[in-house]
Amino acid sequence: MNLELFDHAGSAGIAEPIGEQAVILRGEALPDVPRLLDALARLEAVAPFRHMVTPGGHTMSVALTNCGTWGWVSDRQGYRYARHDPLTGRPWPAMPEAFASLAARAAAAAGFPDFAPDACLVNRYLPGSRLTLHQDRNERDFGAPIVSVSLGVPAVFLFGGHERADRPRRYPLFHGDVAVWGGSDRLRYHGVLPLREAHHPELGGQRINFTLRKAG
Ligand code: MD3
Ligand code: FE
Repeated sequence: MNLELFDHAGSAGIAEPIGEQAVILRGEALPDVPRLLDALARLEAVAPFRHMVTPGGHTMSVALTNCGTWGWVSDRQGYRYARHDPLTGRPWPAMPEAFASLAARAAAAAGFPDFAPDACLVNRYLPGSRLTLHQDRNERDFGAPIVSVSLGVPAVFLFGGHERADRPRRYPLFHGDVAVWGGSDRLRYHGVLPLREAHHPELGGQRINFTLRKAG
């Protein structure tokens, strides 16, 4: 047992600053979990999780789906936001109220009032799934913050600098944690270490991450 990844009991309610304008709100989403999981079940029935291909031709280890006006997609052509699900040709499902209200509440708590996301990327990690260091630069307006919600098996988040070569710091992200990034921290390199095999009582062996953005 890796005790470090499971010693989060009691941290709920703590705001942990990790940058000038970045904070982890420990346990912020815990009261919302039933609504979030209910909305996720409806979402994935219409827009299932799938593994996208990167411009370089690699299949991502993380599976993803989207909701809201804009969905993040990747293929041999590149990364971009699209109004339609390439799998079905249909518009992405509407943003559930439970997602939008949690995102607005968390952003306000972090000092970004009136956050109205129009894109929610949902990432699903299974054991071994990872996200290599990258910047999020497909959004139109870097002035809006990004809100991310972690559910299920804990993961190690890598938070780097403005250059790919800057050594990242490591932060565990637990079930119910919400992180908010804005301003000067918005374009920092970040990633997620390969997920460890573990069991979460509500989500089993997986980790789900919602990333809410103003993309359009
Ligand atoms: C820090 N997802 O989908 S969310 C992504 O846990 C992504 O699935 C990770 O990175 C995940 O692009 C991390 C947190 C996140 C999102 C955007 C950021 C952290 C960020 C933008 C700037 C700095
Ligand atoms: Fe990212």
